[in-house]
Amino acid sequence: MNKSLTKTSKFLSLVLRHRPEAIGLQLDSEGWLVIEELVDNANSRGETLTRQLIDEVVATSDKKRFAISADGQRIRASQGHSVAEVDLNLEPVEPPAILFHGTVAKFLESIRSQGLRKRTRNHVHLSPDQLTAEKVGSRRGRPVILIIDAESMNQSGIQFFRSANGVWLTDAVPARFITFP
Ligand code: HQG
Repeated sequence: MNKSLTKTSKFLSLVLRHRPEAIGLQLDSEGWLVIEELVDNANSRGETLTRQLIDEVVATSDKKRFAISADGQRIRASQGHSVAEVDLNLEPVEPPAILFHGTVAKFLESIRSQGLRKRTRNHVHLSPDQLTAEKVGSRRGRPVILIIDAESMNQSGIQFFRSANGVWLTDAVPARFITFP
């Protein structure tokens, strides 16, 4: 992805996950914005944004962060929100036996005592494989990989969801389901 697309992707993450009010908009209850309104409001605030740029970002995003509605009129982030009112309306699904979480050493003591918490986001994010978890952890430093006993969690009644781009989401991971390195 070239520089201007990366910049657009970051701007879309900001608006569609965290601060739609930055351009005077509100996400609907499932996290969608009308693309035309998004473009107009962004432009009126000095941001360079076009429908074409949006389509390019959606098509080339390595992680498929954004999804366009079937009618082509609306866009939303597939996961990662901190806007509290957004309900992605995902169906609970049975997780694989094991999932992974990439983090860094400085959080371990707290995770050992509290388990994984969603903090500012609406879910705890878990990865389907170790390599993905390593990439997530690397955003903050040397990655530390936690192994999550998703099967036992699910058997104990904790629900899992899978975002459109393959990220596993849950409300919290109690420490007893975590294997630390
Ligand atoms: C840590 C990116 C202390 C947790 C990625 C993480 C992902 C705790 C940080 C997505 C804790 C939260 C999400 C506890 C959790 N005590 N620290 N009890 N519980 N933590 O960014 O999972 O590129 O909200 O380990 O690829 O890092 O944006 O979550 O380090 O899919 O599309 O608190 O963001 O996707 O950080 O990343 P985050 P995350 P995008």
